[in-house]
Amino acid sequence: MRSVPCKFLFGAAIFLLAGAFDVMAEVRETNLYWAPEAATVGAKKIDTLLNFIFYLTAAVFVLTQTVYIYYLVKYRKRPGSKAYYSHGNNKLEIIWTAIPTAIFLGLVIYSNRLWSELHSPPPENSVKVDVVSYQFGWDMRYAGADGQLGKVDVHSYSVDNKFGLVPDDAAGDDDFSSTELVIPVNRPVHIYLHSRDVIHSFYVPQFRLYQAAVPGRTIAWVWFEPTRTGNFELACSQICGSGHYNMKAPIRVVTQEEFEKWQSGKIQAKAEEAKAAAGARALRTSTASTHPAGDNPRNKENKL
Ligand SMILES: [Cu+2]
Repeated sequence: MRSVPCKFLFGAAIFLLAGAFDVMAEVRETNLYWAPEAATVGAKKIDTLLNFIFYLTAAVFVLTQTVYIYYLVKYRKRPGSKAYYSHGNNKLEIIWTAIPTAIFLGLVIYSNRLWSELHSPPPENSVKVDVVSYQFGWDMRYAGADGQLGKVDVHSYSVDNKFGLVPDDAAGDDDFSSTELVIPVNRPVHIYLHSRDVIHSFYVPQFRLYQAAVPGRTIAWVWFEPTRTGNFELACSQICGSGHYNMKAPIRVVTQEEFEKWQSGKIQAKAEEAKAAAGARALRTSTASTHPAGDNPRNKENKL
């Protein structure tokens, strides 16, 4: 009798937990009880391996449990039946050791090949994006009109230099930034991953991609090829402080034409911004030269 309230409490706890997770889960219309839809070439390959292992283990589980239950019932204790003592069977043992060994070896070889394929150098035509994580958000940097990303250095990070651009490298002058990751479909995207403060993590479930961003390092081996257009979310997956829960950025996978349009708009805006900054600088220099320090009445007062 005493176990009833215990069972009830346990059930209630499970119910509440399930309810809480239901509220927290992302809004998904398809594939509700499975991994979210795979949206890159690599993600589909990972899923093939995952599904193969899942169905294989499920089949082995059902098969072994069926045989087990069948013999459990067949040879149950009955009046008149005598126990039979078996000393083992070498032939059978060799077979049931060799089959799993062959399966495991096959999986090791296949998954190792897949791992090295996913970590192979990115293709030449990939779009390069510098992704900088910080407490608590993401900044993206793209190459400007010259098609070259400017060099970065961890020592150069400052309030005015959020990407840590090396001042001497002119290639970085026209680089433009964005708070959303806009990428073209069916084209490899090469990510240079950075962190300005603590360890963060680049995580996109639909891309089956999870990579830690480590301060002081450039993680340059992440690349992927989106297979469909749409909106995704880049979420930090490494508990990194009080605002971690809200550290996210939109990802937009668009067509090549849309990407080029967005890119040229950004390049133009950056050029205009640079022109305005140069104009303001020139104005400051000319004002300073028309009023040299010596002519400033204030300076005179100070001297007195
Ligand atoms: Cu983070």
